[in-house]
Amino acid sequence: MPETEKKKLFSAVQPSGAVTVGNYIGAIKNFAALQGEYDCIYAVADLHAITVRQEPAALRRNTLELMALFLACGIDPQKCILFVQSHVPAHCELTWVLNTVTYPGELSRMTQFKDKSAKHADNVNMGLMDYPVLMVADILLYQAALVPVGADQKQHLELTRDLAVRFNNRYGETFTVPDAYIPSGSGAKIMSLADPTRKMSKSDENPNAYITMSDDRDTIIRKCKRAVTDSGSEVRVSEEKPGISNLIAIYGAFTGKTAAETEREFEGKGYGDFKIAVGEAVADALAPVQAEKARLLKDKAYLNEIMRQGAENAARLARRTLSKVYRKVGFYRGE
Ligand code: AQP
Repeated sequence: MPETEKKKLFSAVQPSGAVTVGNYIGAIKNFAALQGEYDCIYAVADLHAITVRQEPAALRRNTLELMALFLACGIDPQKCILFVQSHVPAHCELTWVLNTVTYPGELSRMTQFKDKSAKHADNVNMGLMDYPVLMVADILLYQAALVPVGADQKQHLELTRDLAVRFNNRYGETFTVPDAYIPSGSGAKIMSLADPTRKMSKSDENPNAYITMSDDRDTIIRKCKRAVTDSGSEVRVSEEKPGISNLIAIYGAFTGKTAAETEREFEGKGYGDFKIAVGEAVADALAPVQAEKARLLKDKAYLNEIMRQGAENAARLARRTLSKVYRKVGFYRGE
């Protein structure tokens, strides 16, 4: 991929399960849209995924599936760098250096660390705590100016900025200080269909809590019909209606309709009609993505080649930043 003068953008998704429409709306949907404006670097974050116990065969399969999904969602490997995180060792190398400018208190107070520690109480490992520093390394390695993520990652982005500034102050100008690119409004945080006060997560133990990008039409419609909503009947965005508000956000993300347009469309109609309409809209929008992903998964050689090229291009950029970091911190380089 030729290098240009455009600003760099980095984002990644973990192959920690079947990708949900939450991941899609909050992050992946923007990936293809941004590839003309920025030099985009996208990764399958397998190093992050193992901070929670993964079944090795499933992790391998999810990695390939996520690669195919990225491509099916319009990420063009001729325009972007698309790679698997563990194929570029510089991510771990920079994490180590950044660990030395990070304080344990900064990591132990991270919401995601607290949530995941509670959820995986039998496996609160150092990787889970250090997860945000690896994420900081991912972003700073590529000198990214922009990071498209869902609202749940805002805190990690703030840490990224803090560490970039701290390192720059201590060792001299080294890193670009990035900005988060978070979708405006409710799309930034899609909630669980089973409990609309909690984030939709691919690792939720209840499969009815999320819609995956590979769920079939009947499953999608059934999950929407079963979505937890309040006892009222009016389709309207409101704090008292977190379930319906969440469905309005999902409907809007797949149809392009604003909340006001949706409210007008379903005026006088009940929740039942609306839930079916949401399910149909999601299923219609996902059908071509699913077909393209299935086609790509049949061509493993092609996917492997995209990964290989992506890792080569990513490693070249990453190496440049890492060399600079090693020089700044005083590692003897034989010069
Ligand atoms: N519910 C969500 N709404 C909007 N955006 C979301 N994202 C995740 N959940 C939502 C965004 O998706 C991107 C990729 O997320 P990730 O796989 O790196 O990790 P995550 O945020 O921990 O996502 P999950 O689905 O909750 O995964 P598990 O269950 O494995 O922890 C990120 O940009 C994220 O903001």
